[in-house]
Amino acid sequence: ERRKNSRGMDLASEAQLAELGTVLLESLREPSLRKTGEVIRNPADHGDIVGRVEEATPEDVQLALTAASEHAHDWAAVAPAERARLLRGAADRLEQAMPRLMNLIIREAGKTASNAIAEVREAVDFLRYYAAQVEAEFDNATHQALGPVVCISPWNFPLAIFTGQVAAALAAGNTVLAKPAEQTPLIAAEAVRALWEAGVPRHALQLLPGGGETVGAPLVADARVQGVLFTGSTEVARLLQRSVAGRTDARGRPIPLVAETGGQNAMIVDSSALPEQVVADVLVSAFDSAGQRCSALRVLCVQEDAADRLLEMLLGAMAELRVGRPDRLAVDVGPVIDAEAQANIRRHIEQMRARGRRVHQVAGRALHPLDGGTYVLPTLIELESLAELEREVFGPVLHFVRYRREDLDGLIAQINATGYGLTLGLHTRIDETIARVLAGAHAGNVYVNRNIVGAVVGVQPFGGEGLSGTGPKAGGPLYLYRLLARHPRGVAERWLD
Ligand code: TXE
Repeated sequence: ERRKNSRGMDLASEAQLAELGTVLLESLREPSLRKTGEVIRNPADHGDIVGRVEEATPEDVQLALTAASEHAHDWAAVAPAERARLLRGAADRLEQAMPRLMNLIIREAGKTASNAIAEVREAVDFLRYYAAQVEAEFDNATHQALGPVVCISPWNFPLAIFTGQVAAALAAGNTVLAKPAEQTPLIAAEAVRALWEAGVPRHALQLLPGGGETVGAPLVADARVQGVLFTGSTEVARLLQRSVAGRTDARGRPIPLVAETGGQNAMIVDSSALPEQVVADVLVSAFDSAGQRCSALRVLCVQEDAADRLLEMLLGAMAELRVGRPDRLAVDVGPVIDAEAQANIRRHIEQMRARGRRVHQVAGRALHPLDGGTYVLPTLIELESLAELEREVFGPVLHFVRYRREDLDGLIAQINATGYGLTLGLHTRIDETIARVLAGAHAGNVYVNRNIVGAVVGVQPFGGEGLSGTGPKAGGPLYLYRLLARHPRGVAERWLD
């Protein structure tokens, strides 16, 4: 007697698995025709229903886990060059579908057109980068995959981060159970479809849309899972760490959890910096993507004697930012992801106001009435000290502090004391200051005399330290090695044997 799931499908049968994929994806393909499933709304315009998604049931989760572990050897046995070929096929498909994917990212995640284009490009880069690496370096005789790997991704890079995680896990030879953010499953499904159409078997890659607690947590807790890739909040990363703690693979090694979390990112500006360049870089760093990047600038630290002038210039420039629907090309700042995010950001602004901090909120530049979506106007809050920042505020809110020239080391220590260490910016034209900051700051990515957002796959790998993440950096040469149970000795790094 074969066990059945709630839809009457046999557990772990290949034919039925294919059907599960179709059921989940069919529900995504013609969303307006679906009567069931969670509604996905455009954050810029809540009347616009982008689609509906049928969330994975507990039975679907079990079915997927069984298939991923039963077929782990099949996928691991595929030659590295063949795995690379399939990933490249998916990259070509995403590239060809650019206009459609761009529109979906704009509507589902509320991103601007230029951000959406960059996001598709990054997803394509991840696929090709890991494909090239596995082709050049891997050999199934010496590189052994982990087995089933769970990928849990956020909504702020709903295609690039999702695809980056999945591509890496697949490239290394692992079967993948992918749980996209509940706000953005539709674009994630497009990446899955591209990989399937390129020839990645459905047992090697399964999509499980749904909630963090209902789908993500049981996946990570399952003893068959041999590795977890997570990008999201520090709080959830801690929960996942507890969930995998004490679990070991067949060789007695701890199950890897690769977490990329938030930041409390600072930029230091001294009085030798070019003010016009600083203003341009701050606008991008703090307000692009409505500040919803883990790399975004949260606190601008300006040397006292340059602070008044820079603040005035910055507020003037902020007043020029256009807020509105990201499907309008003239828009600089779109909505935040949902009403909960909007309420959290507004609460923070009100708390700071109640504490007596000066809050500058730019009004009057909305391109249209903003009541149909979850918008937050670009905001600057003057603080007395960096220590006032308690938690990450994930939106278009920039904090501003002043420091004295002789206190530079103290400022670096305060930045380090946040416990995060993701991105850090520095604007100065003094060599000695650059050397001091590079030597003293704990940050995964430091940017000098430019904006602090944006990493380049294969060129500038991305990842943080401390509360910001575990490493290895995504899009860098070590990432795939963390996704292996065995590999040749001599690939030196702290995570490796
Ligand atoms: O993140 P969550 P949210 C930060 C940012 C933001 C805050 C909350 O500060 O304001 O996190 O955002 C899944 N077991 N970042 O709520 O909850 C969840 O379904 C397993 C920084 O979106 O961490 C989603 O797929 N999985 C950031 C993913 O985790 C669980 C990007 C991220 O959701 C789970 C996003 C559980 N118990 C938010 N609970 C960055 N680093 O860029 C949730 N999830």
